[in-house]
Amino acid sequence: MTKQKIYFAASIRGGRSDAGLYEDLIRFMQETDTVLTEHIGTSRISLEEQELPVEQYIYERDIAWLKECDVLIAECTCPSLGVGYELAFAEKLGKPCYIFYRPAETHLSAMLKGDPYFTVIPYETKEELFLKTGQILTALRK
Ligand code: 6IA
Repeated sequence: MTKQKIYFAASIRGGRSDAGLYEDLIRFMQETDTVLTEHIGTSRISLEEQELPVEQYIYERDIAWLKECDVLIAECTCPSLGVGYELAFAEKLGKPCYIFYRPAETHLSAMLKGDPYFTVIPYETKEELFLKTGQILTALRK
């Protein structure tokens, strides 16, 4: 079975309250596929301000991964400027984009909800998130 390359996008500087969930979801997706952005779930990630060359390196590496990926999966409960940027970029590249969020905890931006290109998927529990993600990855493989 060929592994699909997943660009998982989720908040870093936008807030880390869901970092544990990101980590679990990444592990779940890695059972069948390759997650290019596995650092998103790392709880030790440094949120300190970095020197410009580091930030430029991160930007260029993420753009290269966006070009390389087969699908973008975003968790958008915690709003993030970086994730919004990545979604718009992935749309321009024509990559399939799936946006998960918990409606009880956030109002998803109209710029995402109102864009018919994106598949927006509300969920409540972690089990539901995993189930729906698994279904998407299986469907894309066909
Ligand atoms: O605006 P945010 O930081 O919440 O943006 C998060 C999104 O931008 C994620 O989906 C990542 O793909 C990307 N991103 C932001 N920061 C980083 C990073 N290092 N490494 C990789 N991707 C990133 C952050 C360390 C840093 C605080 C210098």
